[in-house]
Amino acid sequence: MKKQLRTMQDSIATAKTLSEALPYLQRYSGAVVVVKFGGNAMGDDDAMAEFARDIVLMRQVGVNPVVVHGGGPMINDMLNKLGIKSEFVRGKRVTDKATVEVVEMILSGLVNKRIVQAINDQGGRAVGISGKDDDLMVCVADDPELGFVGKPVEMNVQVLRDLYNAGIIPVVAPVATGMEDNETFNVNGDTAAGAIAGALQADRLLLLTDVSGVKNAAGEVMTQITPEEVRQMTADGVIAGGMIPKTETALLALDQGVRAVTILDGRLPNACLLELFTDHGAGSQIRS
Ligand code: X2W
Repeated sequence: MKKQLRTMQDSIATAKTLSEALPYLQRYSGAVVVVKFGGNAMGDDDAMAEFARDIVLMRQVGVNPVVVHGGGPMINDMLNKLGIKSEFVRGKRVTDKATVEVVEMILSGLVNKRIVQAINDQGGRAVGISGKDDDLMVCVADDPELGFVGKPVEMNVQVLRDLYNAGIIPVVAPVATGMEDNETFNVNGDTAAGAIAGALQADRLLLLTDVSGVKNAAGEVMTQITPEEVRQMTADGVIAGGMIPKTETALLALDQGVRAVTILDGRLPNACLLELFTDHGAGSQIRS
């Protein structure tokens, strides 16, 4: 009897949650949401399955999710196994010819297909591509010091629209073509996600990482921040280190017409749903 009562109460809570989500479901119906899934947010198979479930649910309720992933820790593992040394300058991996081959192998092969498989296992229809497919993202060298690290200069996002208009969830590896024949560039995952969100004029860009958001000088996570505040906090050194590429990406994406960017902890259960479909939201939202 007790068990039955609890089950009933659980069901009532579930129904209430769904009912409360209605205004959000209506608001995001037809919206384009670019989700950057960072390597640090990926975790084990269960966490991957949960992420995939959120993405499939978004698609089911009429959102057009576009997943752009990272995979830095997985690249590190393979470089270590192969005895190739790797270093980061200003948050980006110095990438020589041997390294870029490993980057493409791991991102376009291992990580991309793992995410595609996880989404398909949840009943979605995911197709994995990289920035090379249909010349989605064409790059030039970001900085001579970094080698084959790409800065996107030309975006051809029609392939993404074609995929989501056909009910497919695109999953994009941040590897790109150059302007010269046979060039391959390693693109920072946040940079790629921002460029894609900007070119799509996405409604939302969610940057899933392993920190809870942007912190103020007192160390508290700020739930809402304006671009002006981000600039000031960066000048004051409050925003520093690995957060800089994320906030820079956010400002660039907003400039290009993305409505809002959220930096959040992808390891939180149902992080994407929490942000999009509840009053509470998650992480730090940057918008004008
Ligand atoms: C990144 C690409 C992967 C990435 C790298 O080589 O690690 C550059 O740094 P996370 O998991 O999002 O950090 N590229 C140029 O961005 O992965």
